[in-house]
Amino acid sequence: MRSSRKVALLGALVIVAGLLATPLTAQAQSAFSVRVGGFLGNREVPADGMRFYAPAMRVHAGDTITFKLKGFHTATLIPANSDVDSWARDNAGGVGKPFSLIAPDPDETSGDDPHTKFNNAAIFPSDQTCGAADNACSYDGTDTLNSGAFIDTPSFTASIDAGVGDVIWVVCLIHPEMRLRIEVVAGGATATTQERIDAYKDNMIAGDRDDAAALDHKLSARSTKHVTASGKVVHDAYAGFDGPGYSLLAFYPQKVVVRRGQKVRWHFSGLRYEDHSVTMPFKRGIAISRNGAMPVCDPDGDAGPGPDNPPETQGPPFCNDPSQLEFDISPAFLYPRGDGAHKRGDLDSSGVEGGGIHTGKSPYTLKFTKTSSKDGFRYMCVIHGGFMDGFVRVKPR
Ligand SMILES: [Cu+2]
Repeated sequence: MRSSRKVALLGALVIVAGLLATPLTAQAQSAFSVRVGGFLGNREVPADGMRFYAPAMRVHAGDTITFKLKGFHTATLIPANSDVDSWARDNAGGVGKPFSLIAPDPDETSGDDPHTKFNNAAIFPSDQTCGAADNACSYDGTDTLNSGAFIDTPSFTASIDAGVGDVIWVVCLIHPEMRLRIEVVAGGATATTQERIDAYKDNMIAGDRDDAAALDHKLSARSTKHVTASGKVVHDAYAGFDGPGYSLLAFYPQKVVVRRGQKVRWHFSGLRYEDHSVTMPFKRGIAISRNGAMPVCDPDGDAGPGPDNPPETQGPPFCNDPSQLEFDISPAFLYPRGDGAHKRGDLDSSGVEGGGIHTGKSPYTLKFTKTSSKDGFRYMCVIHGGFMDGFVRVKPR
């Protein structure tokens, strides 16, 4: 008797609990994890991944997505139902748009080049109080939600609280061609599974690796020269090269061999994500690279008089009032230097060109009027530091 009453009571409780729970949560909320970028290569093929490693996603309202940022990327959720091409064109890339990586700095005026700084709206999270796995930032579709790139843990969690039917694009502000589509589907509709995301990731990485190795070998295997419209012979070189979903971080060919008086032309036309420079000599390039972005404190904003103040603390937060922090970019980092003819010790730099930051892709040509050592003149990319170098050997005529 007692035991059958217990069973009946339990049954009633289960039914009541079921009635309460069913309409509220038709299915459990999912927590997804999506890898963003990451090195794909090895010592031989220096390929960097340029994808959100997930297929176009279908999620339920209230699901969370943790973006694992591997490398210098952002996961930036743009307002729901925006046209992603127009949004990216109007807001990201280049200099001075609302979410460009680089903003003008009216406080600094020395020299001939316009001064710039990192855009705080791009590099810092749009909300500092959330984003951890156990404290997701709520995204309701009205505003842009940005992970930022300068974050302590390279991981950013957003709760997708937009409406059913909303389409959300996630864009990397540093490489605006990196994108992910998310659609919010009705409670009963099938959503993406983590298994499917993981399978997609493994498949894309394997395919991109293979593709990158083939392109790397093709570009490494030969050197070309061509005659320009004005009848001059130039030797061709490439400052990095991107394929769909990856960037090759190398100069091709690794060593260009020319005769004294000839020219080398570096092409940036193969870049859709990355930016690079051609900067020589190597050691001066390293110094420019190290001092590329310097923390300063700006007490009065862009409208107030400059220049900015030196940092107030040696390490982070750099400024006693963190809202004053900005990172000024050295003009020698961003803009061309030199006279177009390279001699030993001359500083010559193309400035930054490519798919994201400067959105310039014009080639850079240098004439070599002096012979080099057997090793050649060593050069580098100020963005990728000593990791990315190349040589030009100049033989006697
Ligand atoms: Cu990126």
